[in-house]
Amino acid sequence: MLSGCSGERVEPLGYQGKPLIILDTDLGSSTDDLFALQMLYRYQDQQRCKLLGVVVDRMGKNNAAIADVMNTYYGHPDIPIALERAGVENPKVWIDYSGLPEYRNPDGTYMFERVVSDYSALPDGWKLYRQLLAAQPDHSVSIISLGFVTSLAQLLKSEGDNFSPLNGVELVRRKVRCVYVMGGVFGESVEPDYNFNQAYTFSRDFFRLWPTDVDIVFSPGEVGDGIEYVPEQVISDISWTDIHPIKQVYLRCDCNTGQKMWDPLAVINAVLGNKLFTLSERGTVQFTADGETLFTPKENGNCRYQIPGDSVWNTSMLWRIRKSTILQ
Ligand SMILES: [Ca+2]
Repeated sequence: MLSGCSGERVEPLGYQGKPLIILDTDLGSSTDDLFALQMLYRYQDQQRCKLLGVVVDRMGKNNAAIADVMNTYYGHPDIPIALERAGVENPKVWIDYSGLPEYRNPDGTYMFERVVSDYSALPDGWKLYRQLLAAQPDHSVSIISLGFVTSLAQLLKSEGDNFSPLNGVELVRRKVRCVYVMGGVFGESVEPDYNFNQAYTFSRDFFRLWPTDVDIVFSPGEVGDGIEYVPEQVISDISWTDIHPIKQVYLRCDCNTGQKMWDPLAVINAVLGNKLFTLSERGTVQFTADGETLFTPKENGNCRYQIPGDSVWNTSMLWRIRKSTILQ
């Protein structure tokens, strides 16, 4: 790990000052993943990051097709997509928008274009990770994990292949600068985290194998709990069109489920940096047998977590999310 003259770790920023991002998302259940993805396209259009690929970690071709709809709608049809074939069986669904790729216009035609002709030919998530990571400069890639760590666990357990002779752990150690993870429970709260516990055995592997010299920044649920983008506001913010994937989800599904804007906080942190956040001190995190995330302070530990903000901070974060929605 690089060190600055102050002894503080220096965080190399991707390539040519731009974060290189791989998004790992459980599209198809909660709508905050859609907003997170939308923000990444906007940030890429603003030259603030480069989205290398989208790993859909919720199994099912329909969920990969949602990524295809999003890529195509936002003008980035060439961003590679991977799907999960050995992940969590039948995870809980909060808002079922898996039908999004099949939404139709009144005349019966498909509302949203897609470019992938054969979803069964898409790579497994862990394989796309290997392909993308192998091709990047050392210590340059930021991973954003917004769903289950199933593909990440499989990546860590992978052996050398035609993309790289390095095994998964060494490939991560060589290429990744940080993983931003929506998940974990810290502070006063004791209820186990949803994302990690739905994928319990994978989470156990992830925490066991992730290299201790590659940073993890957690965005625990309590940080996003105060950021609510109510459905009426979402629909109003997209008053400029009806042909919009997020608006259509909000028009066709009941999104009044307690949905908060958890996932975008990991995206904002990964792209815009730590300055907008209050982070914990450094430490290590142990994933307990009960599925809890146990933080232990340690001077050179690789783990930090976001600390909830006040109402002013919550409003400023919501506005960042809304801006990406209002933008035509
Ligand atoms: Ca998610």
